[in-house]
Amino acid sequence: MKVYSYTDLSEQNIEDLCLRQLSDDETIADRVKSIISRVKEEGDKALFSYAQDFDQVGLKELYISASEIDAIAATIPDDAKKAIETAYANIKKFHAAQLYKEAAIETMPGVSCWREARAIERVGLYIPGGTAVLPSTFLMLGIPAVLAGCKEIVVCSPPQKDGKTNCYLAYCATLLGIKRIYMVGGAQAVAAMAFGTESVPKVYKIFGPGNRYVTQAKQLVASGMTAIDMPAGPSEVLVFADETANPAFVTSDLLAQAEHGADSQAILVSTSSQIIKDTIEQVQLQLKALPREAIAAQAIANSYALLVENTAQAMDFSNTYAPEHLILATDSFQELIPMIINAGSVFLGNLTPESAGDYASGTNHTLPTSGFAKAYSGVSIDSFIKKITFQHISPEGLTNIGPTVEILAAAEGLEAHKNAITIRLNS
Ligand code: HSO
Ligand code: ZN
Repeated sequence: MKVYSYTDLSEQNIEDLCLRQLSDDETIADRVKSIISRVKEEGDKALFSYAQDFDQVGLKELYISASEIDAIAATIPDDAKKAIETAYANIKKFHAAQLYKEAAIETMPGVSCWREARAIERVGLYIPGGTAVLPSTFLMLGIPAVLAGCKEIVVCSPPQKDGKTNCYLAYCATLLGIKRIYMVGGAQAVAAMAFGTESVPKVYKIFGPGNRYVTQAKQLVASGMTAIDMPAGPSEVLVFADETANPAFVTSDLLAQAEHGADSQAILVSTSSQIIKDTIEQVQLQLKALPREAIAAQAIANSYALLVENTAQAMDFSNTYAPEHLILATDSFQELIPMIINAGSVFLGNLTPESAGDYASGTNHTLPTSGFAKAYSGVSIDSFIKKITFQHISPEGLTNIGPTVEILAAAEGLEAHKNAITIRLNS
């Protein structure tokens, strides 16, 4: 882990440190384009064939049905079942509070305007499978989709070797009331949900993380008629630690991030050179004990520590970096909160690890990466609804607003617009 000192850095150095390695691998783009066009042309036939080629599974059916889901879910170990239920309850509680009705506003006497939320009717959830099966992601996407009232929730996840899904995902499906899981993974799943096939329904918006193929496919379909949750890159954390932090705790957070992937970033920003020194030592110790040591070690090699003189410098840097996850490993987190401008999700104090939010505290873990936290929010109820504006004008309202519209329409030379008012005022 390299160590930099903030005062020695030029603006260009800071910009370089905040740069993420966004992949614009042309070979991936070309392969994904050909997968998308084949799914568009051949539908299910292409999906069966990709399952054979990419997942080495000869599927008989492209989905598993409610009875199969129930049977697989029944095999879940008791402790995992309870843990999923606790996470489910917390995530549901947090997201349910985001459902609210806005009041109607009378902008002028007799002119009232308001907004009503409507769920996106058809949404597609991509749940990674294969090496990293993420039941937590199923909850993070499924719960707000169900709460928002999305009518059709299409779920795609790559098949295991037996052509089915695992007991964790199956159990999440039973909690969510999802009756079918399509055993389709990768870019082909995104293409199937964007364009529809004989079996897989076409959706209006696609959610979920995935590998570079999935991400590329989402970007490609987003330039057409399908919306996506957000642009996605490798996961990342920025930990701010002062002298009140515990280096062993800080290390555990950096490594929790690092084990996600070799391209993950785990940044330490500290006002204390001692904390940086101790954390770097701890990293070496804790790394050795991890089953995903090799992956985490690569991520740590791409990461760095930054020594700052004060919290203002720390927060300036953090806002420029715009981390997906920001951990404030300090007892004085309260005074830092107003200084946060750009971050996906923030973890306050020395006893609040990112893992809590990744799984179970209630907040969503689908968050903007790669600096997109400057302009994007994480997934929430809002991601699954649209808001429609309404207005009603009474006779009094028409007299009040009419002349304003007539004058503005005339100024724009749009006579028919003006008439739509005049004809009513004269009636
Ligand atoms: N940290 C990931 C979410 C996750 N972690 C899932 C473990 N499982 C992105 O926020
Ligand atoms: Zn995580």
